[in-house]
Amino acid sequence: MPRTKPIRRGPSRTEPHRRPIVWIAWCGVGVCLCLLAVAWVWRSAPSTAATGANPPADARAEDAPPNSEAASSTPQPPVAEQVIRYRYKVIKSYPHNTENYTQGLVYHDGFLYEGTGLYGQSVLTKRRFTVATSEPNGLPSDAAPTGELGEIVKQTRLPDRYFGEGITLFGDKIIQLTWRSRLGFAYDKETLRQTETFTYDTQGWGLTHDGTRLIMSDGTATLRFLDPNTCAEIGLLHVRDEQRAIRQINELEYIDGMIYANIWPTDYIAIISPQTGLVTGWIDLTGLHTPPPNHNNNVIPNGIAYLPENKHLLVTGKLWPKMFEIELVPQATPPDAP
Ligand SMILES: [Ca+2]
Repeated sequence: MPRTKPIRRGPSRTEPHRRPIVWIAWCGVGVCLCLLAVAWVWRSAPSTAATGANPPADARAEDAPPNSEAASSTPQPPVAEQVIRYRYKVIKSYPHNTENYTQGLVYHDGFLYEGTGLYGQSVLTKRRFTVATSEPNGLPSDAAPTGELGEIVKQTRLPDRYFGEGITLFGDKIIQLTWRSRLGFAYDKETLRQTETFTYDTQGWGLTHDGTRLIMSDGTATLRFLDPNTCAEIGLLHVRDEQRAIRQINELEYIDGMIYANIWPTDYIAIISPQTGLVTGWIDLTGLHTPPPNHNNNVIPNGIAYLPENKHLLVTGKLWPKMFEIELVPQATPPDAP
């Protein structure tokens, strides 16, 4: 019996060529499904991706300012319409030691505290200060009446290896930063005796508080919120105006819910929202004191204290011969301003 050729059942001769095409088609469908799944996950959880467990400090500042309702994603009205420009009326001037390289100025309850810098010259001083509550005179800075400073009641000198920086009064403590030592000091406000030290990871520039948190500047555009008891960092605030980062934020004062900040080395004080980090006002101190030529950016405004009894600011500068009690004067916005 001749051997018969078995009948082939199944694919024809062309099927070996079609098989890869089918596999490629199925792979394509699979890839598309995967891409759709990835896209769905990405859209449903963008905040998780942007605020990972330990993002870099700069990313945290950029993406999620503390106490901000997602400021970076919330549409903001034009910043120029919100910013108020101020000049000043001088109410009174007070003598200031021209050797005081002022880095921190605080008034509270009849006493004025000043912290100064420079290696070997850093001093913390507490003196009596009487706030006048009479009507302002509003005279030019060189014609304003001269007030008298009260007696120095306590003074303490930092060791020569420390460059004193910003100070604030929180509860019964005066807290003071140093510039590059990454070391801060706490003092009893009555005796100025040092009671505690603490450390931080940046330079120290200015210091104030909002009643619950210390607020610290470090020379960058980022303000840092610190726990007042442990001085541990608990938040960041990135400061900006018209989309620009405002860098070199120096001496600070918290006044009626806003942060007032000298900007080194300028004649301007920025008024900063602690909620958004936006600058809502600028105080132009130009003309308050004319520094000598070739002063290397040292003889500039630095020092803001608030006098709640008459709502005036007390301002001075590094190596200035005077302090000035001033009242802010809002400036009309030019009609053609952007
Ligand atoms: Ca201050």
